[in-house]
Amino acid sequence: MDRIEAEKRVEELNHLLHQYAHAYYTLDQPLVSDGVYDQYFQELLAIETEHPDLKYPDSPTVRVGGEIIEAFGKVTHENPMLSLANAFNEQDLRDFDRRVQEATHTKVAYICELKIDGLAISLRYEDGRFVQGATRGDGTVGEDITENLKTIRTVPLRLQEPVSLEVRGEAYMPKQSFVKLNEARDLAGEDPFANPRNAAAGSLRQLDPKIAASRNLAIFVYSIGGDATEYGKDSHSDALDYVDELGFQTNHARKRCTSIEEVIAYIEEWTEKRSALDYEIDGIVVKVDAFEDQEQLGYTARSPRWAIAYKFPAEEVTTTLTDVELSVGRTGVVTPTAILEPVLVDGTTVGRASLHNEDLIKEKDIRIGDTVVIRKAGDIIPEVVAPLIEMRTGDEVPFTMPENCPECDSELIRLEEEVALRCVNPQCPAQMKEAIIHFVSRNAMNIEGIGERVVEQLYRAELVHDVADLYTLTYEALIELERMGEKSVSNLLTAIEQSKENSLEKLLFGLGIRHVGVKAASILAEEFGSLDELMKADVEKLITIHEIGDKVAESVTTYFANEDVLAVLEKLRKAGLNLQYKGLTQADVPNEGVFVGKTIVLTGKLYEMTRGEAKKQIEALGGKVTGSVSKNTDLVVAGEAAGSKLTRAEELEILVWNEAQLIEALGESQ
Ligand code: 1X8
Repeated sequence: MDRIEAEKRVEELNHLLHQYAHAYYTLDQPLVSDGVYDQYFQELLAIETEHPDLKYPDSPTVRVGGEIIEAFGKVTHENPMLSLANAFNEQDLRDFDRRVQEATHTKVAYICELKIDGLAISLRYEDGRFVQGATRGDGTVGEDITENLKTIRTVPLRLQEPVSLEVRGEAYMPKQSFVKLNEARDLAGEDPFANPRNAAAGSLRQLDPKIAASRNLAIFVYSIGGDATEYGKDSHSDALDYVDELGFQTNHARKRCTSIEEVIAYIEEWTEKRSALDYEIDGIVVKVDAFEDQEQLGYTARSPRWAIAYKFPAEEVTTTLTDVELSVGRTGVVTPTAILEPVLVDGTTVGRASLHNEDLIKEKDIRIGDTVVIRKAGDIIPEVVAPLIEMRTGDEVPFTMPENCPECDSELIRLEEEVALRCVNPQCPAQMKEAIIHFVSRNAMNIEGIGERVVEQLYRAELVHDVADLYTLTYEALIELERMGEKSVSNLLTAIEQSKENSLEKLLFGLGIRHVGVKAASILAEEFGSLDELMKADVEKLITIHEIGDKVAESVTTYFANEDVLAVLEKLRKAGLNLQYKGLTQADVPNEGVFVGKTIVLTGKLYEMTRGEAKKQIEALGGKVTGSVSKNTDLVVAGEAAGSKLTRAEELEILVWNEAQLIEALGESQ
């Protein structure tokens, strides 16, 4: 085939394959058989191989995934990708309706849509061709994942009209694909994804587009980015019909409702039907339909006033409790965990659930073999709600706590006024391992590269018995461990070395002294300035310190009176650890700077810096960073996926910034 013929044929094949793919994937109405499609596809691939310059960036062959990229670029959204205010019950919806009616003075129509539990995505087209796709990121700046998005069949590479526009939608993984993917990962010895949303996010974050291509992702488009009236549309429903016509997949379960009663009925209908869908939804989005009404309502700093997201309550499901496992924590507390027949709860596969303590098991009469109701508490950790007594066969076995430690066999003690059983053997291996895991954790010594698995290996190889032994590890010893390569060993040794320079409060917290959390550790470090000074302090001295009570004071003095503790501290000192407080003392706090006298709460995920770094910078500018939102809070900085703290801030009408605003303020003050 000569060059001219090839060009013409490539043009034809591109056109045909785009039409066939749209008909097949988006309209679900195939125009030709799979065989014919595949034949044309192979023909196009062959010509593109022979004439690489004829491979269009939007060729249907890009669906198989292009070259591996080095890193994702940043994309600044032309219009910020906002989040939605939440409604959790009928009253919240009625309040929303009242606000809408008051602002518009009309009886508005709403569009109700399913809230897809995936990843918010922006897709940009120029003259009908897909040019760029990005994640939401913090709403202002996202990541350029164009090459991965091209592999999603329901992302059209060419539109039915040569328009330039941006659309927004939700990328997701169908439940069936999620189950299959996890089965395959299990066979390959890889960790399963916890839920379809994580699987979709993980797939789109791959630098190799071939991986994304293999993951069977899909997308529902739910709006035009920017001003949709530019396309001659005057309502959200018209805009959705238009993006449908252009070739995008929209979700057709949407419904126009002319009263809040109708909205509530729609929500009830989908609360019932949602488990039958092939994708996860976590709520219902309610939007004012007419753009004119939307404009009247406007926006808050974070979200449109013309829309609200109703969130489904935590799902409860039943499964079988097959066993109770006991684990020994850092402080020796023995905690029972229910082992379950794995089930999907709120989109996450759950195989274990907390039973809290023995009293609770007795109170609820939970037995091994029971059919139990489980749900996610606070939407994260699953818990057993109750057994279904009527499902009992008589073969269920009541559970009793052992009298001895499941790890070291020493006798368990029930301390006065405590429900927990404790192993008080200081040599108990479980406690030692947990103590090391705590010591290296982020808020403590922050040594990256040591997790549960590595600690287990180090312990088995008898390389560590206490936290000080971490500083005696050598390259030669570590390289012998399974799954430890040269690179990970050298990274680990560097991380250990660097941790020696940490300021005292990190060490104090890391030692795991009872009742000494991050906050108490900071106060003590700042007050005494060095470990030696702190060790000299008695209870009387300690309780004079603001915010240090009897419990902490007792615990600290008891801790430093222990011979074994002193031996470990001596080892740490010999290893060359810094034992001084390096942070700002009150005298060092500048009295100039934007944050002087302000109380600030950081929540959600930040992209440009860690929360720890943000805290340091804010403190350097005179601000105080606290952990919980109250009426004394001046400012909340909300990163991505900010949760209850943000909701609380909104309730209390506290100023909320996004990460970009924080960075700007930090930058201006330097
Ligand atoms: C997020 C979502 C929206 C819709 C569906 N699923 C979502 N996850 C929808 O509008 N149908 S809108 C939205 C947002 O604006 N943050």
